[in-house]
Amino acid sequence: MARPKIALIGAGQIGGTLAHLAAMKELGDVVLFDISEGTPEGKALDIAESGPSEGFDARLKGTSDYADIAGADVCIVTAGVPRKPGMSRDDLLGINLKVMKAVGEGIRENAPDAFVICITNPLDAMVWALQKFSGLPTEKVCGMAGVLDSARFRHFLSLEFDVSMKDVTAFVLGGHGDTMVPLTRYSTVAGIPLPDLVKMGWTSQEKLDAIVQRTRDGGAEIVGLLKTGSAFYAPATSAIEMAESYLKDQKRLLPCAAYCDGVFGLDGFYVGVPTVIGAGGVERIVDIKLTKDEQAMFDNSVAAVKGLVEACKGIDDSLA
Ligand code: A3D
Repeated sequence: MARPKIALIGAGQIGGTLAHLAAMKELGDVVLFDISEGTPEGKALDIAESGPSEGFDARLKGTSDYADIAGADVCIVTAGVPRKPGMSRDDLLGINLKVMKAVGEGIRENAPDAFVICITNPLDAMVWALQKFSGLPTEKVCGMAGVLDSARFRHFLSLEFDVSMKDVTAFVLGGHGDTMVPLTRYSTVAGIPLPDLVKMGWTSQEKLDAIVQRTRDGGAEIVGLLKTGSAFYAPATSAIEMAESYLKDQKRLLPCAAYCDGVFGLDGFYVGVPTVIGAGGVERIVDIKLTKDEQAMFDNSVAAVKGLVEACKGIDDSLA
């Protein structure tokens, strides 16, 4: 059986890291696509040359020709521009929307059967536009954000409790932005919910609130430190987790930006929700019941996403 083909649209910081991870995990052969001359070819060759030491079997190719992504099983999209200090994700909307149009057309024409994972920001609006531009089925197009936001939350919680990150689970819903909704009652240490851990004296409510806020600001914290771009190691790892679940039909329950129509009270929007990812793409959305407070936070987050989608429609008539 031929190896799966993984197309990475955008060979920047995240794209290069994705290529390295995909090769090291032997998820398939990798095609790195970018419009920046020489970048995809250079990164593909550099990573391929790590193969003998690492001992992986994967072919890597760099290209600026969409024909080379033909027949891809998975496309991970990072094409566009990242944030600089002082910018919000929403400041990227106009420029990255144009990029999504070109990428959507490239995928539609060359890899219409792929499972597409969008990472480009502002995430929830860009994945919505990418699905429209590509015309692929909604269950085959999703966005990576929740896995990363949950991973950040889990990391901070493991530091607070001084326990292994492996035993901390976390649940983050809503749009990928300042309005994301970390759900503490569904976040646990080995099954013990965070509110119970507060009662047990493992932490205080104030400390937990501060961790929630640090999670919301997790992207900005890294932008502020790096100064020249945004996070890329953990975003790449998170998208690989989703791609692996699809390619191996693992049916992992992962939070991702999925098309919600008739779930969570939504009618045709992408927003971060718990999903099951398997060979069918986003196979299921877990439509949990929110408390009044959580629903208010979720509604606030959805309103922010809807505002960005409306802005996209204002910029590109074909989306209206
Ligand atoms: P960067 O290193 O700048 O890479 C982006 C690449 O896209 C560059 O190599 C560009 O040449 C390329 N590019 C630009 N236009 C096109 C085009 N039309 N076709 C193909 N390639 C093109 O950025 P990065 O890898 O650090 O980040 C990529 C995106 O991910 C940005 O929009 C970030 O904001 C976003 N991001 C999202 C998250 C989430 O959790 C959702 C986290 C971190 C970054």
